[in-house]
Formats: sequence, C-alpha cells, structure tokens
Amino acid sequence: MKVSLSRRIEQNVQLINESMRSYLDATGRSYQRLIEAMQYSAFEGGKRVRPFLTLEFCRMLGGEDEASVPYAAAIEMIHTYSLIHDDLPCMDNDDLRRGKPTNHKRFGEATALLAGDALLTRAFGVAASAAATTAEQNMAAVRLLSEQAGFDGMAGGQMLDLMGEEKMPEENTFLLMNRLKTGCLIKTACMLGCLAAGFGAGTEEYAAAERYGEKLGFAFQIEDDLLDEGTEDEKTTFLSYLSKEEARRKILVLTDEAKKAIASYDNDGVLTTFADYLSDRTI
Ligand code: GRG
Repeated sequence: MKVSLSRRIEQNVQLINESMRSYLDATGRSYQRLIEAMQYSAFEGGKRVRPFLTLEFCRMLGGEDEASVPYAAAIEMIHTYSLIHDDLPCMDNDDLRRGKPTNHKRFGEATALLAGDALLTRAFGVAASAAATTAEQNMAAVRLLSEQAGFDGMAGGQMLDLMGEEKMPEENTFLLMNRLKTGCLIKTACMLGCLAAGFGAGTEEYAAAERYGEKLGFAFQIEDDLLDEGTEDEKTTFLSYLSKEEARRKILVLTDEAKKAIASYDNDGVLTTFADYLSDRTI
C-alpha cells in the first residue's frame, strides 16, 4: 500500500505539538519568562524528525501511540535544548534559527541558557513518568536518553566540534564527531520507539532500530551539509572531504542500508518512504 507521507508527517507533527504543549504548559509563574523562552524554541518550526521516528518505530512494531508519545516529546525537548545552547555566543553565536531570532537574541543569554537546561531536565521527567509504559520501560528510556545526549553522545560530539574549530580534524575524528553530535539523537529516537513497543536491549528489533537510525543520521548530516553549502565558509563539513557527487552517492548508499535494516518487518512502509524523503529533502 502506498503511504501518503506528507499527510502522515502532518498528523505526527500535530500529535507531537499537542503533547509537547501539555508537557510545557505552565502559567501564572512569577518566573513566566523562563517558560515563554522554552515554548518559543519548542514551537517554532522544527521539522520534528526525531519524534516522527519514535512514533513510527513503535507503530511498525505494533505498539500504541499512547506509549510512544511521551518518549517522542522527550527526545524533541532534548533536541530543542541542544539547538538553543548551540546558538549561544559561547558556542556558534548565531542570530537566527529557523528564520527567526535565536533564543538568546529574543530572551537574553542567561534566560536562553536556563530554557535549555529546563527543557533537558523536563525531558527526563516526561520519560520517567510516562503513564502507558511500565516503570522498567521508562527507566530504560531515561537511561538511553542520558547516555546518548551526554558525554559519550551528543555533548561529546559538540566538544569535538569545538575542538575542530582550532584545526581541521582528521577524517576519523570528523566522522566520530558527526556520529555523536547528530547520529546519537537520531538513533535514540528510533530505539525509543522500540522500547515503547516493548522491545528492549538484546532484541532483534532494538538492533534494527539502532542500525536504521545510525545510517539515517549519517545521511541526514551529509544532506544538512549539502543544504548549508556556502553559508558557513570556515566550517569543516562533509564537503571538506567529499565532492558534492560523492556526498550524494554516499547519502543514497546510507539510505539504502537504513531501509535494509528494517526490510524484514511487514509494516516498514512509512519508515522506508521516510528514509527516501529525508535523502531528498530541501529544508
Ligand atoms: C549544545 C550539547 C549541545 C549540542 C548541540 C544538535 C547540535 C549539538 C547542534 C546543532 C547544530 C547542528 C547543525 C547539528 C547537527 C544536527 C542537526 C542537523 C541539527 C538540526 O536538526 P533538524 O534539521 O532541526 O532536525 P529542526 O529545526 O528541524 O528541528
């Protein structure tokens, strides 16, 4: 059956926005500015790629949305925190994100720092207290998020990125940086969907999700570099190591490998179509 992907994306974005609104809904605080800063970045135009993966992996494996939605919201909150902090003057010092002023441009540096912190910590609370999954599933989700967002995950990748600003990294270091910085959250999104469907570490499903996510995350970052080409002259990107043609070929190979990782599942249609869609994205 041909899946209408754009409709599916729209529905998932709506579902995820509703749930994030409920988790980030707080009014009447004397420190309301913090909550406004969190909401500002949480609801301004993200593609919601990571929560899409969580919802769809859970569905592919026969799980219920009720189980995956809190994990999907949690990973998007961590992603949002990472973007706020990445834009800060002490990191990339960016003025615009998604075509709008960055969080610190709009709310000031200190509030932006806190908004990121509060989104990160809220994510753990949301995953830990998810109601439709067991305490054991929630613990596994929290542990996974902590590992993959932390020093051996996204934060470690960001450190390598900062170190690479001083001198162009060796290719292996550059690959590791991308695997940690971008790949870890993307593969975690897939693995969270498995956990929500009841398939934890040691299962074939969990390994397939990890493999699909790794390949997709790798392709996603190369695509990001192709889309950003020319906007960040001094930065090392995949195009510092590959020609555009080689980069495009690599994306196709990785996308194929991602699709193969889930080809044995009956309901792999949406995730297969999504992998192709990402490999050809324009934003
Ligand atoms: C500050 C700990 C810390 C980490 C920051 C994610 C990250 C690490 C930095 C953001 C800069 C960047 C380009 C990272 C590569 C990952 C990536 C392509 C992020 C953008 O993800 P999208 O395209 O963003 O899914 P949207 O806006 O759609 O949510």
